[in-house]
Amino acid sequence: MSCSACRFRINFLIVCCTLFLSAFACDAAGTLPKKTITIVISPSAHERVKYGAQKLEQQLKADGYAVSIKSVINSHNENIIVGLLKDALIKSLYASGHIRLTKAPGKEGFAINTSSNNIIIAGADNSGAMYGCLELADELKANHKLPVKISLVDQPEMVLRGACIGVQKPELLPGRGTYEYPYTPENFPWFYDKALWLRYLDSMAQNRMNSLYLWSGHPFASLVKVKDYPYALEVDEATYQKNVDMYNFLTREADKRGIWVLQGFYNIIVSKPFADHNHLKTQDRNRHIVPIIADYTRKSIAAFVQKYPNVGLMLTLGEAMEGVGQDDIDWFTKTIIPGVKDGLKALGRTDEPPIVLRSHDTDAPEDMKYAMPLYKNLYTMTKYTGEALTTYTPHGPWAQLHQTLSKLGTVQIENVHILANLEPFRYGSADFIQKCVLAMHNVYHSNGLHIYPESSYWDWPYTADNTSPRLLEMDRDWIWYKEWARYSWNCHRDRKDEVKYWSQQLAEMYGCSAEQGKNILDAYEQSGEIAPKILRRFGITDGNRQTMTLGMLMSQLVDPEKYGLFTLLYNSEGPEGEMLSEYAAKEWKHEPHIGETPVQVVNEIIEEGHNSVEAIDEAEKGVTANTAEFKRIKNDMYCYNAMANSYAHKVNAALLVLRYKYSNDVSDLEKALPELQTSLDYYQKLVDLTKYSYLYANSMQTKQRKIPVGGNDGKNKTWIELLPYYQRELKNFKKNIDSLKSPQAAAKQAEKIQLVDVPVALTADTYKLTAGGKAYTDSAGIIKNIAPEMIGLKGVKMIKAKQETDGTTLTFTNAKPVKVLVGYFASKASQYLQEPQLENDASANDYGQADIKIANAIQIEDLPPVNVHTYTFKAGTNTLSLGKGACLILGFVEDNARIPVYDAGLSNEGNIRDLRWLFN
Ligand code: ADA
Repeated sequence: MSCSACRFRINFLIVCCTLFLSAFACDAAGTLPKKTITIVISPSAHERVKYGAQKLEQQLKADGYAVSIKSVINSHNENIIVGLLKDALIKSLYASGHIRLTKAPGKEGFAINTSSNNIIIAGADNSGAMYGCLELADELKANHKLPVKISLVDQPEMVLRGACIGVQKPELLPGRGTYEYPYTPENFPWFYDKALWLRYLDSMAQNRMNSLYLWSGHPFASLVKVKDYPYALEVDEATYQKNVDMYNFLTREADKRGIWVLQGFYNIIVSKPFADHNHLKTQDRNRHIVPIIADYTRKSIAAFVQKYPNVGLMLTLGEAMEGVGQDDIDWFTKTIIPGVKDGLKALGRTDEPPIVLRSHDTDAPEDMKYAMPLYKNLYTMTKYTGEALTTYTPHGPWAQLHQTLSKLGTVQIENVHILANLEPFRYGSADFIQKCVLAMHNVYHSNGLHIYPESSYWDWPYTADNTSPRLLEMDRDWIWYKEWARYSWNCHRDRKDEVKYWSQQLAEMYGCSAEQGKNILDAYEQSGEIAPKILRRFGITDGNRQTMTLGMLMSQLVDPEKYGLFTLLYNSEGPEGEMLSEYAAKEWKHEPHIGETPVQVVNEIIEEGHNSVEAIDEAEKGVTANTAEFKRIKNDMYCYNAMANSYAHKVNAALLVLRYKYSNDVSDLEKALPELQTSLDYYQKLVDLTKYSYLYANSMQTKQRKIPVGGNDGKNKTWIELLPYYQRELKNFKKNIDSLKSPQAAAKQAEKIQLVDVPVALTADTYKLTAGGKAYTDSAGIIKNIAPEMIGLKGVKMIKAKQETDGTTLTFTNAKPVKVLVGYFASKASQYLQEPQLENDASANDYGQADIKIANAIQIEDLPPVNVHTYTFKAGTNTLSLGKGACLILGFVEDNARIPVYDAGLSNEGNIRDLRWLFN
């Protein structure tokens, strides 16, 4: 530091240089310190700069330096001077040291340079200065000494880099709907743990993340009091005070680390006391905007913005509000944005906190068209590949939505959501993740990242590992966070260097050689291909309705359409390729295959399973640290291997069954038997590996979970619970093959079911379900054929045009619990009511309506085939309310009436062969 430079220290306090006492200069172990270092920051430095300096100080101390943070340069020793590029001191140091930056760092960026024996960290802004300190601390950690010469300019590629925490639980609270969890110590003890928050926020800062999303249905009634609606508060006074304290603490500490807190909420959900007071439901999928709810929501948001100025908002316009359309636009532009503006006005603020609009279950491009002129700090956000991680080559209509949103000129954020195909096993493929982030830029043209916990989202802060004490997800899945964060900062890193980097990280974590670290990385990367490939080639849905790691039933592999096949999974969320049915059809017709085939995936996952086990075994020899966790990784690799093989052999069996569809040759089915047996043997291995090591496979433990088997009452969430289903299907398959071979058994008739009407009181017109009958008063559609079980039931006459514009509302009184049979037209055209879809409506199974009971149940002239779903209602006066679009009400039967689940095959397009019976 030259004296001329000292003269320019106008921003800094000038005090005399100090010599350090030798005692102070010794490290804790009493060994002589390597060097004495002064970190110099301005006394008026921003909290973030102070935070960065403290982190750097900690690392310097850990590496044996004697260090102190001062506001003046100490000319007797080396200094690390931290400031902003625009600071006069930094400018003068650059001038005296002849430092010329090759490029000026942008937002959140920094430059680090050496000048004589000082290091200068200059941030483009406060976050940049903090990141510069963290960068130097990382260098130090890797090399255990400060660089002699350094010249570095860096800045993040993605504008928002964030993670989320669900303030939600695995199960619903009694008397409450989805997403309805007030913030209370009983519901979320961890929310009140300040030390836990600091650890989490520190790890976010360490990963250079700048946004934390809290997901909740309706957080406002836990966090603010609204003057006009005092009764809406849904926590007691003491809890409210605690919440305010915690929320202030959290947002303050986050801000210190350069992190925006973004509070998420769903529309339109209101607090329970508000709903009860006004005789409304807390949420109703088919509700239009109600003035009092709009007023309450606007005022809640205004109060929230006023109370917590460092918080942004993330909103889901869909899910709990009537369909896609004008209501969404109105709600966004006339309730939400005005609410935020009211809050800002009350504070006299002119800056705008960020508002992130999720594209989930709404027409986001259309919503944004109206919102953009009203508010500047808007962002959009879309699920990367649904609620799962399936590919780094997304394409098709899903990619188009991302691209459209990216083109708006606001920032498009990629949400790596829930990870229903990964949980509960560990995931750490740096290769896959880097490629995903590249795809986010290159295919989706997006510029922000928002990741979910790798597993156990609904059970945060824990993982599903059966340990005592339980593992914290942020600890267990450190590599998940670190990988996404590293590539959201910069995804254009050289792969060779990355292999070295991660091998080293893993070597340090497990106290082994770099080569063994590389083995661990190999295990992660090999296993990291398995779950994405299985889901994208054989799955039913990318949604958390399916828990992929629990396996799939044969009938689901053979007839996925009967389980609500989610087509985006196949047309967008993987490389181009073939479904099992397409592959089988082409094989039969000797047609060429296109893209990624099921057989290719079968071969690949078997190999990847084998490789991951081999790699982890290889690493084991050298592991000396964190051995318990290493053993759990090893177990996970064995799980991946067993799962891959179980799926692979089941797929082989399914392809033979699909071949039988064309060949009618029972020997095809016989060939499938040993494959199915092998699949079961591997599943048994998976059961053995998980029996004591995992509490559950999936953290969402409600009836919303459907595949492979329904999750009602928190059941069917472990492999051992699923085993009997898989044993049974094998037994049934054997039995059915035998019956196909024996004409007597084949002749045995299936039991005939006849559904019978139950009396209900209603005002609407009814008609008898018979051929020649008419379901609509205003439309010709004549019934041509009906599934025999339903003949004679009493349907309710509908006005099709009214259903299309207003939806369907039917009030009735029933003495006993009933099931209402609702016919959905199997067509995506907007004039028809769409079948319940859990992917974008978490309430879609509240009445047990999610599954098709009788597929292709009625053939009506000039109309699409009809799939029957049932809605269960308790005794009393009930209202069935359905969204806009034509549908049929086909009768009322006793709740306990047995409704066959099958495909009646009645459609104007001809018969469709259903093979599910082979496994029943
Ligand atoms: C689906 C999913 C929910 C939630 C939701 C969302 O409904 O089942 O768990 O993730 O999407 O908000 O995206």
